[in-house]
Amino acid sequence: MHVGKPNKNALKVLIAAEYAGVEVKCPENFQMGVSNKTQEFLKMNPIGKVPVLETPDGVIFESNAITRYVARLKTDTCLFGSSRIEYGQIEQWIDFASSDIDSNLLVWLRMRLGLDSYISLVEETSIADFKRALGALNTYLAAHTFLVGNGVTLADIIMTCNLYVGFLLLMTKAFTSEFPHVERYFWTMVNQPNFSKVIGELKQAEVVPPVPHKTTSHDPKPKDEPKTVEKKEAPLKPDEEDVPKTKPKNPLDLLPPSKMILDEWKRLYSNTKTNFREVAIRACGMGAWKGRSTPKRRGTPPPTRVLALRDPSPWTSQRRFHLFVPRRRPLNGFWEMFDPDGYSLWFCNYKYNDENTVSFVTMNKVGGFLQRMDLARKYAFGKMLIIGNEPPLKVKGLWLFRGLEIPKFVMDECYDMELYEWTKVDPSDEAQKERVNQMIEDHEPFEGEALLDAKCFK
Ligand SMILES: N[C@@H](CCC(=O)N[C@@H](CS)C(=O)NCC(=O)O)C(=O)O
Repeated sequence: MHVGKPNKNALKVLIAAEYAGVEVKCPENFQMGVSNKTQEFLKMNPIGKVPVLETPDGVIFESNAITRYVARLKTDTCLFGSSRIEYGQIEQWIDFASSDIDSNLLVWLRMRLGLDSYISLVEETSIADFKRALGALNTYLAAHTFLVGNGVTLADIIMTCNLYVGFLLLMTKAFTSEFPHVERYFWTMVNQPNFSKVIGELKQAEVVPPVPHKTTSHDPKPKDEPKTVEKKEAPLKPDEEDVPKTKPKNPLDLLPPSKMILDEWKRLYSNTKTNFREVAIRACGMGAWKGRSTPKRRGTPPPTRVLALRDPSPWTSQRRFHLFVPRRRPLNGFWEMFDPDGYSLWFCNYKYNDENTVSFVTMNKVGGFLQRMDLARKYAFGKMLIIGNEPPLKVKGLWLFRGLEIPKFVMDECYDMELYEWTKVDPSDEAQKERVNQMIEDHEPFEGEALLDAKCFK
């Protein structure tokens, strides 16, 4: 069998070979990425993937097909079941293991290993689909030891090998404990002598690999890069000349001027590292600076679990330590800057908090939302809090928008908006004002609960 380091696809074959009592030899000098790209290899499998089995009668690729072939080498095997319905059910579970378990798990894994670009929404969807499949499997296994009948079949070999990569690299105990019957099944299978001979000792993943850092193309241009020859523009055809070349103005740019300069507030927010409430929120004039000599950090130090899950996006957690650097004192704080005729403040509340069961997924979801709000950077400021110590986590936020309504283009173009309930803040209500203050300063506890993370859009 042509394969490099035995992966889960090769393990299936080797386990089936143990049950069939046949020996499968793997070349020692196989080099993934080299050996499978040679003309000789491509003649055996035109897509250049492993494993490929060479038999005295011909070649087979696709690991499930190879596993079936190897299992059939023993005539009196139970691996295929013992009745027509069992044959059918074994095929059913093999398909389920490929289409619902393996495919979702691989999307998640490949992104975490940096083999595919990391897209939080894709990850979320694959985890949700994977959990749906595990839930179904868990329900079935509550009343069954094996997938079909009373002993190991080909379905168990393929299902276990597909789960294997998840248990090894991604699925921590915290994740799998939601599916106790799958756990019991998996450990029962890998401890079967014919499995353990091939797999050896297995240790379950203790952490999910962190999101890989995005690769950026900051490479300097080669020095001897040929100069680009300036192309002469072809004269425009008359109808092209008629087309206006300036982008249509955003309707928010046509609003009457506001006394609030959004960038000034964003600068003040960014520059305020200490005494946040006194300086950025409430201060009015120089007097507000008097009487406090010990600088306080904004919010409380971040929980270590947040630091461990570093988010490479530009919307990195705001909850980090800052050095205290004395700065020029601002004349106004948020409420003095805020112009209720030119801007509106909104609370948002995630509608599906019961789905926020995995902290890093929740944080990525919020990070993705802020990324998608990029289109509103000129017109908005936002704070998003991820609240709670234990799942389900709550996601609540505060947004400042230009204009008295949430801008239409934001509602139309950022689909996250409809995942939240939006309530306009009444700035004449002291309780609501206090809530705004607490959200701006990452006040902890927030509404009686710890903050897992706070992200800012500015
Ligand atoms: N459906 C195939 C998948 C085979 C496959 O994706 N193999 C990977 C290694 S696990 C591979 O050879 N990748 C090399 C490539 O994509 O060029 C099977 O089950 O055999």
